[in-house]
Amino acid sequence: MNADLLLGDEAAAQAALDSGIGGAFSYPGTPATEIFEYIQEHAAGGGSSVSALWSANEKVAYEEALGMSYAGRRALVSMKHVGLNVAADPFMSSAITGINAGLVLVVGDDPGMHSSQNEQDSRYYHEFAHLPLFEPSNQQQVYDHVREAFEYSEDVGLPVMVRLVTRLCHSRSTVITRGPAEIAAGVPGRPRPDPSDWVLVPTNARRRYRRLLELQPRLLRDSEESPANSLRLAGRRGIIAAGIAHNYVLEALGSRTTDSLLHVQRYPLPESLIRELVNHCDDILVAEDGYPFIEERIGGLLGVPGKTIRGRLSGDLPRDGELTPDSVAAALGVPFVNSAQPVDGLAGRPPQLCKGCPHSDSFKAIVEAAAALGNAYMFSDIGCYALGAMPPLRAVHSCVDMGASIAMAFGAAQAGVHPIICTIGDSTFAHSGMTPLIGAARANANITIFILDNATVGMTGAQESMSCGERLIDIVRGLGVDPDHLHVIEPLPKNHAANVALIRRELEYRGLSVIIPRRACIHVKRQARDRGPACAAGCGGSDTVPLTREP
Ligand SMILES: Cc1ncc(C[n+]2csc(CCOP(=O)(O)OP(=O)(O)O)c2C)c(N)n1
Ligand code: SF4
Repeated sequence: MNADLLLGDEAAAQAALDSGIGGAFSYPGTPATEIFEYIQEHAAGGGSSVSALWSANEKVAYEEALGMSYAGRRALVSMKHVGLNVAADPFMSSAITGINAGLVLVVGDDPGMHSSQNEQDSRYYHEFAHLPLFEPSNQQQVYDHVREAFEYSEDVGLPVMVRLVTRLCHSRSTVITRGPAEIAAGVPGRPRPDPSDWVLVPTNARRRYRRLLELQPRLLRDSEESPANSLRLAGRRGIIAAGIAHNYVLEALGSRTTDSLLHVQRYPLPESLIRELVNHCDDILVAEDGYPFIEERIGGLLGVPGKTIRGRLSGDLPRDGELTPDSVAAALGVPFVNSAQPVDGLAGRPPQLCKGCPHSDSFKAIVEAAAALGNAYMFSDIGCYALGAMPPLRAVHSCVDMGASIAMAFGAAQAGVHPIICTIGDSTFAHSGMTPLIGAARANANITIFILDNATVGMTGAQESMSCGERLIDIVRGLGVDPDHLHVIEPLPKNHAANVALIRRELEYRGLSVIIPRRACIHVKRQARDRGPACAAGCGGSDTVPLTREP
């Protein structure tokens, strides 16, 4: 046993390593990025048999992990919450095929949208897919639950989800680790089960879906009997606390044990424990970070007669954003002074591209070239370049989801407007920009696409990019783009006039052009020197543009 000071993300990663995984799979995304990075760092060298290669996107990561599980080795797949939207297709079907060796999915939710485009709650996915879910409250539980999740995954033959939130992912605490599981000592893969289980043609799929439904009472019983879901019956006021909100409740109550308390760390929701608490109490507060998932399930449409259910739906806790120790204490009627108040007198600092960022020079040339052609439609995407939305550039008119820019631009082209400009980063292009480009190139859509090749995934901390340099040109050509309208430019002030002239020519062309402004992010070289933060100003370490200043 060792005691280590670990981030929540690192505790998940260490638990996966100690569980004997054969591989980790991921695409970067805050707050989950560090899970994979820790595994990459700790699995490197020393004859390690743990594979850790970034994937092109979350769907690919999930499928790679599923393939490893089918092949008999344990696999960890991690991603941010919106990544699970991208991976939803294999995720949902893997609940029906089941797994061979343990498959654990760790999802980092981002209530409060510190670095995300929305604050969706991944617990709905567990229910949607009928899969078990663990929701730890602290770093030690992250470690313990991920260890248990691998065992349980093999026990029930299903993928198991672990839900974290930003505060847990990115805060440190002492974690007692238990050393490697026996499986880690080079045990060969598990034997192959009947492969027809994995062939989801209707006859097999119906059979496997019925099996998944038949497993549900067992999953519920395991959840209800698990020590992770614990109930203390005391006074007539009850609290249901899930995940990190349990810490806030404990902090607010201090040594007081007069309230009844149900701590939920494992799903399906432990119905009988909830019923016991609700029967015993008159007034129940549900403290959960994210959506009012538990509160909705208890109150339903009509509420519980004679009982008061309070939480995010009732307005006792804020409906959106993160819970805080203060908001939970207030809902419990306990005075509480949060020590982490913003420091008075600090000026707000609007987010901006780093000084010397290649995207600045690209946007300056694009804006100048487009000015002569009237009101251009400027579709963009998610990455550092989304900061091109800020004044004085104002060259980004949309930023919706990874890879959306090209498809949206093609849709707009079909509405007949002109000119249409599309900006997308090299990593976002590999993630989900390639597929829409196939259709747009085939139709020779009237759009001008800029693939901003800065040789890295800048926004999430400068991870390696899959499609940059010469490889990117080969890919674009291979997708059917006319080589006469495919150009590489170097976005530097000294090339500004020439770049503007070329861009203007392509904007005037009524067909599809791809221009690749190619210049490395200023942090790529620095990072190679000393793994420091990718971005000193504006967007460093975050992963979508913080349009408002975070406290
Ligand atoms: C589905 C999804 N996965 C991951 C992310 C996190 N994320 C935001 S932008 C980005 C990639 C940015 O890289 P790139 O497109 O090369 O642009 P750069 O930041 O380097 O300018 C990632 C991984 C996300 N927002 N959504
Ligand atoms: S991290 Fe790199 S790409 Fe992002 S704003 Fe800074 S210089 Fe530009």
